[in-house]
Amino acid sequence: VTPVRLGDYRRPAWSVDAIELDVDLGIDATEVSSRLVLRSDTGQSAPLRLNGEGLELLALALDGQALDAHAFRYEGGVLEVDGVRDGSVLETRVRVQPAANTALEGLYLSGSREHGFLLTQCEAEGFRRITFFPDRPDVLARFTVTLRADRQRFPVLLAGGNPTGVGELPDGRHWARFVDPHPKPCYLFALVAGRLENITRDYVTADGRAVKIVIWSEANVIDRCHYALDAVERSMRWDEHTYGRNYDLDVFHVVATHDFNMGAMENKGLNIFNAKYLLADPDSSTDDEYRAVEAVVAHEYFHNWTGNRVTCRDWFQLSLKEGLTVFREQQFSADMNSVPLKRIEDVALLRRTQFPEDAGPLAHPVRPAEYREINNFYTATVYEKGSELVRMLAGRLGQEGFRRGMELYFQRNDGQAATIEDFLGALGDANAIDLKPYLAWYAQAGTPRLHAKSEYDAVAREYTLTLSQQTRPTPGQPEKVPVPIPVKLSLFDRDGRILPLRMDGEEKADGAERVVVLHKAAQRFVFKDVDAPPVPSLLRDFSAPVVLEYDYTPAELALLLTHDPDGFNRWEAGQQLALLAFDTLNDSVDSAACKAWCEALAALFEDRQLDDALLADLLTPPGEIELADRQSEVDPSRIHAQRQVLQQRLAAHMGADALLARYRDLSAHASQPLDAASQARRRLRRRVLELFALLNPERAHALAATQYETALGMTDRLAALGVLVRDRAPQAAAALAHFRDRYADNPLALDKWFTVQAQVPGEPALAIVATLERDPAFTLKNPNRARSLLGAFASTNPSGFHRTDGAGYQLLGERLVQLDALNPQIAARLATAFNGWQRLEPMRRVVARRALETLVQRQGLSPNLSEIIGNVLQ
Ligand code: HT7
Ligand code: ZN
Repeated sequence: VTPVRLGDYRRPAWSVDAIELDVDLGIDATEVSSRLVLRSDTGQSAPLRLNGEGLELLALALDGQALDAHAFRYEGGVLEVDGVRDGSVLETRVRVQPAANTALEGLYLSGSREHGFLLTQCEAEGFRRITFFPDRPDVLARFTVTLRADRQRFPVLLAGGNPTGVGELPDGRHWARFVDPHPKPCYLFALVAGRLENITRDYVTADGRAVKIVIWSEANVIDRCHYALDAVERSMRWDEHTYGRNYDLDVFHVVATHDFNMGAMENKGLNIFNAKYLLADPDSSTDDEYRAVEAVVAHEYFHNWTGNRVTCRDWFQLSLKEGLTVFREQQFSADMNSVPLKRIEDVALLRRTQFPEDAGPLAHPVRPAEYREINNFYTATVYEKGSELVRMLAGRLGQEGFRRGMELYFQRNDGQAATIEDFLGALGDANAIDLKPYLAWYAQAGTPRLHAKSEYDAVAREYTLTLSQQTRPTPGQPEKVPVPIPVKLSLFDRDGRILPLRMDGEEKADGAERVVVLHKAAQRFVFKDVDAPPVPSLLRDFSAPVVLEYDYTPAELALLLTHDPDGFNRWEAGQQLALLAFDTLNDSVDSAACKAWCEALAALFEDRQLDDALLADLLTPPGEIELADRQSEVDPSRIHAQRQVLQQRLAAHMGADALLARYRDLSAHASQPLDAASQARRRLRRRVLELFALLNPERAHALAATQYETALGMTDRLAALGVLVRDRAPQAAAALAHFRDRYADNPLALDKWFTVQAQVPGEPALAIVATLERDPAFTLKNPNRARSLLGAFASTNPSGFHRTDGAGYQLLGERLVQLDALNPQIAARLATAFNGWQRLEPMRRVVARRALETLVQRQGLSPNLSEIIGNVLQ
């Protein structure tokens, strides 16, 4: 496959002013008629080239004349038509086969032939599987869509835009029409047809538009859509209030499906959701899942402006919409819940998913210079690192400045396909600041290492901080340039008091927190009036996506963990201290770092001043993936065992009695509601139970079994099940059998049953996974189910997957081949679990390479999977 290059971008020779689609729906065969009004953008008479993939061409006419065979060519996914002029009308009729579409891209069937419904997924290049069109995001057209179908089988007909009419047809059939007044690229087109129920809410926008919000799902789950409906309303209000953005159609439809490749899709006026991110009820959803539903609903809604009204010029600009929309969702979720907890969650996610990507063979810039398979480019780098880049820019401009910049961005680019330069240009121009230096962040892969060094001059009462940066080479980018790194910082005295800051050249102290920006390879920053060597708190709020290297002593980190007034920074100090403790763990005595970590946390645990949820996060050391990311010869079993020891030391310091007392206390207050305090108690209850289980497993398992039986909701139930299953407790089998039975008809809950077992650490995991594959409910055809078992095993259970005998790799390899034949996107995504194999210890490295080489030699793999395997092997 030849790569697409950013440098080769050319404006389209032809654009489409308007498209009229007429879709005659059937499960086995659907006929799509299209009428395109074409415009020549270059004025030259280049042949018209339209994308079309797997379409059975039934008819083709230009300006009312049927075309004969020598006036067009359809090969290699392109329809080339001669004789097209500015203003020409091209009519096509094609047939597609929804039920045979297992890739879930284009038009496909969700659920069974008898009861399922039809829907579309077009991003990134699925529209070409529905009809012929210039399938690129910089071709924006006005869409008029008419759907026709049998009324019994497809009573509900939906497409994006405003509904303009419905009617009857002969033979029990009916039609519905939708007109979208906003020109859009074809990746935002969607339709849905089938038997669906709905719940609705009337909403009036800040600028006075009456909007009907409608959530659609299959009848048996419609009761679980209310939380999402509330979340839509909250998202609409928030975007009006925070960015002055109003919704712009008369209806906003949202549809749930169990068959979806990703989380959700922001199709204009017709968002489509993986049910996992739309349905929520206390009996089957955890608190984390409720928050995920709120976050994804908001994310898709926010795309209406960042992605839809202002779209991307080409797919290289993907982070323009995704990074920015993730950032907006993060702001929203922080406002709706808790600022520090949200930041902790997001930074932990970045370190778990994006840092390993940036450190291995799959590393790529937020805006790469080339790509082969676009679907492989929806990565943690584009989304999560992209969001961190927007956060840096927002921090640089301040709240008011960023809002001003966003307003200019919308004003300049509304209705257009924009670039990252347009974004930085608008933010910069609105604030008279040149933000071009930040473009280097978009072009350069790899996580910069930020090195910091302290010097103190007692005579001059001066503290000097020297910052330097270095980014390691990544594939195809041996040389790196310095990037601007904003470092938010404070200084603390040795009693834990935060100090006022006066920098060199300033007359007087101004506040206790500053952002200094490292522009060059190295720079010095001088602080005046400092009476004694301070403890610097660096990179506060994680002000840049870098790895900080500073030689903290354990006592300094313990001081920050204890005294920093900001919850996130406190957590961060605790994480750094836990890493020191992990690195110095030994069999006999506690190292100074381990002691400092345990003592500081034990004191905070006793203190009872902290929010329960923050305390739970403080009591959680970095995960196994993060720990592995810092090592050059990774032994996942050893990392798992050592992390267990570390947690055991912590639990021992806190004391079994104190843990048990707190567990009892939290259990006595066990409650169901979703308010922050109840959620926080559940979070801490789970962590306390997990720690207690490291000291007194028998007792903890008895408590867990009771918690499982008496749980009022899924959060407590799954927490208890997790402890029993991961510890392979005697009570686990009964609880698992009960869960399997109770949730037999609830696929999302059943996914959790698969996942919790796939996460059993170490040796037993493989056999468990192999057994679960034979469960009648397991299927590779459903992405959520495949991910719940194979994804959980390969990507979230390092000590189970990375076996010295290579059996984990072999199993995944075999399943990838099977999955690839059904759904290449999902196969490619699961294959990224092999990332990082080069840094495994030698024995595992040999068997991992063997598994990958076997895979790469397989004939007939999809371009998606081949690209990932090929890149990972490099
Ligand atoms: N913008 C959406 C991306 C998406 C997608 C991409 C490729 C294949 C299938 C897909 N489904 C959704 C999701 C989002 O970021 O909002
Ligand atoms: Zn998105």
